[in-house]
Amino acid sequence: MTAAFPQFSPPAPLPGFDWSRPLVMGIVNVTDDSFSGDGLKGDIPAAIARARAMATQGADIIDLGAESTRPGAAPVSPEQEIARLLPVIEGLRDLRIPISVDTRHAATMRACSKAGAALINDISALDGAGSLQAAAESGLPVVLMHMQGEPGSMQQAPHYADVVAEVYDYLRHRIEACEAAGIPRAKIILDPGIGFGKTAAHNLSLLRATAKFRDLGCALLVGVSRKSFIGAVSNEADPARRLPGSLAAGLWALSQGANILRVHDVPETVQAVRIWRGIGEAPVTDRNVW
Ligand code: YH5
Repeated sequence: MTAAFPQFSPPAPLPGFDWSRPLVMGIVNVTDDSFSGDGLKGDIPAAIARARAMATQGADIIDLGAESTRPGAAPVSPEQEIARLLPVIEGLRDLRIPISVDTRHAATMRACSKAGAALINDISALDGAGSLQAAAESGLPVVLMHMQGEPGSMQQAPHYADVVAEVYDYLRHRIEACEAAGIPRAKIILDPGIGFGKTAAHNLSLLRATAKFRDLGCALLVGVSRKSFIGAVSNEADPARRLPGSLAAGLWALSQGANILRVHDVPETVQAVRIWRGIGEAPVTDRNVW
C-alpha cells in the first residue's frame, strides 16, 4: 500500500517511539490553576487517574506538567514542581506508554528521569541553567520548543520580521547546542511553540510551514489543542469548546509531516487520527475493530 504522504520519511529510529504513525500525547496538568478547561486542581490521585484513562483511550505518550504558563500565574519552584510530579510518575510506574515531563528546571529533569520519565519536554529548549547538562546526563530524548519572551509577558507584543525563518534558525541553533552537550539529533524532537510569544497570524504562518521544520532532520511535535489562536480565528472564547478547531489544525499538521500531537482531548483526537490514517495509508487491523 502506498503511504499517504511519502514525501515525509520517518525520523531516525528512537526506542519507544513508533515513527511509522502519528503519536498522540495526552496533556495531564498537576497544577493549582489549570485554565485550559481540564478541571484538575493540583490533585495527585486525579492526575494519575487521568493519565491512566488517557492510556486506555489510546494516548501514545503522557505529558505531565506542574508549571502553569498562564500570564500572571505564580512561578513554580523546582522543589514544588518535583513534589507534584514525582508521586504521579511513581503512581504510573506500570503504565505501558512513555511519560514526558513538561519542565524548564534542571533539578526537575534529573528527579523525574530517576523516577522513570521517558522524555523531557522543555518550552525553553534547554536554555535554563544546567538544563542541557541535566538532559544529556539523563540520556532521555528531549522536546525543544521555541518561545519568544517569557510566559508571563510573551503575548503582550510578539514581533518577528519573518516568523518562520526566526523559529527555524532558533531551533537549528538549539540542536547545535544539544549536540555539543552530547544529545544526539535522533533524540531531539522539535516544536515551533504555537502560542508562545506569537499572534494568531504568526501561529498560522508557522503551521503553514510545518513541512519546512522537518528539514532540520528531527521528529516534529505540535501543540495546538484549545489554544488562543483557535479561539481568535473561529471566534470561540471558551477553550473547552475549541475541539473542532484543534482537530482541524492537528490533522493539517499531520498532513504536513508532524509526528506528535500534544492534546487535551485524547479519545476524540485518536478517533480523528485513525480516520486520517485509515484513508491515507494504514490497512485496518483487528486492533481497530470495535
Ligand atoms: C506546546 O505547544 N504548550 S502549555 C493555552 C490554552 C490551551 C493550552 C488558552 N506546553 C506546549 O497547552 N509543550 C504547553 O488555551 C507545551 N508544546 C510543548 N512542547 C500551554 C497549553 C495551552 C495554553
